[in-house]
Amino acid sequence: MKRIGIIMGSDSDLPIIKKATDMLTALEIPFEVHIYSAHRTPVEARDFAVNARERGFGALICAAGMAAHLAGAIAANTTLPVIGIPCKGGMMDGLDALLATVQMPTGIPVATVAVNGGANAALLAAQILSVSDPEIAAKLDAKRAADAAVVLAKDASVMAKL
Ligand code: RP5
Repeated sequence: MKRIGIIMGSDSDLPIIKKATDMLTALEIPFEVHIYSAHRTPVEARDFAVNARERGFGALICAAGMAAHLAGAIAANTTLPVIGIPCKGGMMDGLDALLATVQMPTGIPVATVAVNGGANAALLAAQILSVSDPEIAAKLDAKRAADAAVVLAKDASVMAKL
């Protein structure tokens, strides 16, 4: 099975990454986590991206806040799918990171999830792998059905109460 590569710009992004790793663990999808910064460790970040496909990764998740260039810098050095998670904080409380992550130039896409959207980043990465992995596709279908059942149980409960 392909692995998911996860990179955060700083250990202060760890709570957001935990949402992604929890989801991948629940789906039993292997992952590898690193702290590489587009600004503080540009050489290591680039090396990881350049070698990621050969090392067996199927998609990469990058979390960063403020001047959030990490996902774009990684995407510049690989043609693997790159998913960006803008992290809350900074002067604009995440809006700065959202725009820095999503507004990529033509030719270098980054699939950007919501601010602090760690769980959705993991699900999107899993959906990418599911294109060629029926086992992951079945797990995602089962999760969707379970999530819907939870909502419908709440629906029944709210109707009974009101
Ligand atoms: C970004 O700057 C990191 O991804 C983090 O979200 C933010 C602040 O980093 P620290 O100053 O907390 O290390 O590069």
